[in-house]
Amino acid sequence: MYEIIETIVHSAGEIVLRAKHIDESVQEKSSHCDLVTKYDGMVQEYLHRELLTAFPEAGFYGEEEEEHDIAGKAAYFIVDPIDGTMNFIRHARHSCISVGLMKDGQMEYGAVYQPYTGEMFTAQRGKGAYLNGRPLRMRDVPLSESIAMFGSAIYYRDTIPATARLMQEALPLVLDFRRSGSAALDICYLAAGRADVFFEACIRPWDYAAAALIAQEAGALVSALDGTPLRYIDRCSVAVGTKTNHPELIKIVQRILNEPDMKGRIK
Ligand code: LIP
Repeated sequence: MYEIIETIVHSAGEIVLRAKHIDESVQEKSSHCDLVTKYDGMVQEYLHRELLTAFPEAGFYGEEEEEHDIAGKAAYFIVDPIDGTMNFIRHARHSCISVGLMKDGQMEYGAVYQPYTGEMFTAQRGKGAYLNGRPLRMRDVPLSESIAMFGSAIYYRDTIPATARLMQEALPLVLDFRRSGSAALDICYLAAGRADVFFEACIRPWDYAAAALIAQEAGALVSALDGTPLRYIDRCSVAVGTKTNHPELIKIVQRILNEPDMKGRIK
């Protein structure tokens, strides 16, 4: 079953690699920084057709869909056809296709494919995480030995003060920051040992569902920024880290959230 999903995700990557005149098909979604291209739609249509042909009982919860077909479904795909759309538009060659499978209320499988590098991150619940078939295992480090990746949650302007406060508190404590523009790849980079902690104040389930399982299977702790479990049916803040640096990050967030003008600033 999972090899079929991986093959479909890999084939969808060809649409990204063959894309031409990308900037001629850019449209605004919720704001001037929340953009979509015809290729986001083409990849999603391809994934919807191929995944539901292979697994007709499953539902589909995709970023570019108006309504989501998951009501009453024991299993459904959570799909970001192109995570890192702004990077895709700017030819930064740092975007991915993210497909997660939710089954009986828990993430069962995740595949995140970076077509420009040919890197396929995968995980099945309880069976470990892999990069192109090579097992992944995170090392446990404190914040003081951590490269921190983060997302700006720029679609949700009301979260900007909290992101800025979290950066102000965390930057002196970590080795350095990285901001790539793709939450799914950021979280997979933790699984691959390229970074050690990730946070974003508000993103959507398709940005993190597959990658969060991959990181967990590589040994990460995963939660919302207030330490509660990730929510997969609506937008949520995300904290991913090691057994040592994840609780350190959550403590910083709890301190910030007690500040008068920070209430409700993190979803
Ligand atoms: C992106 C995320 C990124 C976030 C951006 C955007 P998209 O996903 O992966 O971490 O900061 O605002 O949500 O929209 O490119 O699929």
